[in-house]
Amino acid sequence: MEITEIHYRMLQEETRRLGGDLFGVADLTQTPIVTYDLDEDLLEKLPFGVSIGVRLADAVLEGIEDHPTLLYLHHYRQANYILDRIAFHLAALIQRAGGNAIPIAASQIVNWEQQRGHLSHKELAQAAGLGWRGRNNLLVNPAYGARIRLVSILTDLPMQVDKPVGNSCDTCRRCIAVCPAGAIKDDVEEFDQLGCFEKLKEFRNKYNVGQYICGVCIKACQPQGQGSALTFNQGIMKQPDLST
Ligand code: B12
Ligand code: SF4
Ligand code: SF4
Repeated sequence: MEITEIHYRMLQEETRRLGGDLFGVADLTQTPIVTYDLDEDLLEKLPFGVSIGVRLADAVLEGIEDHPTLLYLHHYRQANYILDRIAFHLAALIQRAGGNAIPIAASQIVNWEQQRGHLSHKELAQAAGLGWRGRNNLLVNPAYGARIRLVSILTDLPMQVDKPVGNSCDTCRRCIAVCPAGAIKDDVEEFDQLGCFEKLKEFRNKYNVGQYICGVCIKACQPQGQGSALTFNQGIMKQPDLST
């Protein structure tokens, strides 16, 4: 087995052990991503992007009608906590294997005015083959829809890489009708970011959640009805064989 495959499997296995559901690696020299407030040459030094996803609990999302719930608030926080923990451990593992790694926080904002993180986990996840850009402007995975949260690690540890794949929402439009801000359009390029943000500001105070969260377009986006998309296996880790 090549060393690049050994590294890939080592990190994938650790992700599974720590509670991750999705794993993929992007070659950022082939699919460059935009960064913010990081060294300009960072991606040259750390050209591999590891993308990890955790699946949200369907039963928690089912409780959301047209606004965020306190159950969802707690669940969202725990998902961020688990993701940051996985990213921290993987960075340590990479360092022990002789590489360098920077875990990028699941939900840290580095510019509040522009509402920006250091990089877009969605963009990196797409480059790492975890899914496609949905009409809801979220990363949509063929097995779990948008009912996932993401984290990223930048590293120089040589690794086998995954390829971005071109699935699409096809004829599905479930999220358009339910968005309380009317922000989701047929064409994702017309997604109304500001309209969404204004609605989340309203929710933050009105429902005592203290965070810019919503959950409505996540709930709407599950794989049923996406037909053949389910036959793909993007980023989804096989369950361990417990039969022996
Ligand atoms: C700030 C922020 C917000 C702001 C938005 C500000 C903004 N301009 O993006 C607000 C508060 C409005 C917000 C709302 C929500 N957010 Co938010 N948010 C973030 C955060 C912390 C930073 C985003 C950022 O830096 N944006 C800057 C711009 C440049 O990047 P971008 O919007 O991600 O993507 C742009 C480009 O990258 C480009 N693009 C290029 N390639 C690709 C590929 C894909 C797949 C996509 C989707 C886009 C894309 O298109 C985009 C528009 O220009 C990220 C975490 C992170 N670091 O990624 C979470 C994150 C994007 N949020 C997330 C979620 C789930 C939500 C909400 C559903 C709220 C909730 N939790 O209930 C809504 C969804 C709104 C929607 N439908 O898009 C998840 C998305 C998971 C997923 N399945 O995709 C993230 C990744 C957090 C996480 N750790 O999982 N969010
Ligand atoms: S987070 Fe809420 S307001 Fe924003 S696009 Fe999704 S459903 Fe609409
Ligand atoms: S709910 Fe349907 S249309 Fe909306 S993002 Fe998900 S798959 Fe695409």
